[in-house]
Amino acid sequence: MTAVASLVLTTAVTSAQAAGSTLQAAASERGRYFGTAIAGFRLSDSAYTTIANREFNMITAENEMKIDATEPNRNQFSYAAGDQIVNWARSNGKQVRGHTLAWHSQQPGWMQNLSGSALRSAMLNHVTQVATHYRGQIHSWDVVNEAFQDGSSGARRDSNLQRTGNDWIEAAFRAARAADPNAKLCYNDYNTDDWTHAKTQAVYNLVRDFKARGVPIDCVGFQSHFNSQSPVPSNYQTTLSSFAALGVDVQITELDIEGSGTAQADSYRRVVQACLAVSRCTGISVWGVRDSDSWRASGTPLLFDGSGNKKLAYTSVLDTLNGSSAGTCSVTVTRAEEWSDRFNVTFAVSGSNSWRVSIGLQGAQSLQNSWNATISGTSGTLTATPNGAGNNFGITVFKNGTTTTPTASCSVP
Ligand code: 9MR
Repeated sequence: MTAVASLVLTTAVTSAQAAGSTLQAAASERGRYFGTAIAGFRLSDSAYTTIANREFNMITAENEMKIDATEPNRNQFSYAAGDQIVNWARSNGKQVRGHTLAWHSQQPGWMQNLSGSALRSAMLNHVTQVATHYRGQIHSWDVVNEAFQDGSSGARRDSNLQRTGNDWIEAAFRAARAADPNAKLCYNDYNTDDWTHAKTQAVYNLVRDFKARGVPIDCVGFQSHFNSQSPVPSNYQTTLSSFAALGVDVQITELDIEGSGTAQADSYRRVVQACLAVSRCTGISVWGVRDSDSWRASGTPLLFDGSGNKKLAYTSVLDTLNGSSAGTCSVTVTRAEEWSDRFNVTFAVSGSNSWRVSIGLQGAQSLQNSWNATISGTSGTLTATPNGAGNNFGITVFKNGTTTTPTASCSVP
């Protein structure tokens, strides 16, 4: 009897703890990390570091650990900028993805001018030196970045590194393993998300070959930069699971999705669902904190707006990580009556009569009033559930200085 009673208690406690209130907490509940790229020059912006510190537990240096940053002159290594980010991450209890040891792009001038065996040995020396410097501090290294062509050829990308011989990639991985045996070693690329694309298949064949021949590789990074020309493919989960079946971890390494509103939120939800459905998908990193921090700022591709408010995409990601059956209901948000100090928002739920709507109030906004739903919370994230009055409900929000419309996302509990 005692055993039964404590089992019930444990179950209740587990489910009460299951909902994480930040991306990192919610991802941790699912055995995964949630990361972001950090730009060193933004670390003096406290609005930026507050969000980054609260929401993310895996940090990638956006540019500071690239070849031009770490070896600006041949055999003169420069780690200050990379170290600043690693130190910020580790002093805040976060892990670090290393990005990147061998790449055709962002090479310093001296390397661009090398070729043949001189370049091969300079590349291997770079891999060895940088991986040794950061030894023991890196969760995963993007050892080689973007080594395949776009388009239908499935060929390697032509570059000075490629022209040193086809085995340059495996040579880089072997050097990285020797320098830091405990870091996971990843191949990282973009346009490898659609399982039917030649580039995806080419990377898959490389990884299969490496695993067959014992070349040290532990993970594949899918950058996953999406936009209207390159949307989240319908077979994205198939791509992740197919690579994982080769015996490597998969990570979503540079996620951003251009767009806004429910379409963007829906795309983010599908990416998170795909990762959650693949047990070896060990984490997701977005490529920046706020839209204004993005390399594609005009496409507003991230989870926070330029003022640091949580976007609908954020709520969608958080709810999906928290295991809500997102996708079986949806909610339309309409801004209604406006006064100087407050405004009304109405919500129309479709797809289910059993729903839970998470409402993200912005800034210091607070709840004044509500109708046709049960609302819990008065600021920050509110939760609305049916009260028998149907699927259309509303709230009145005190602005308290922020006029932005709250976000909302629907899930079926
Ligand atoms: O976000 C990075 C941007 O600040 C740099 O100017 C750019 C230069 O190549 O690199 C961006 O990051 C890239 C990443 O290192 C590799 N995948 C593509 C990213 C976006 O270009």
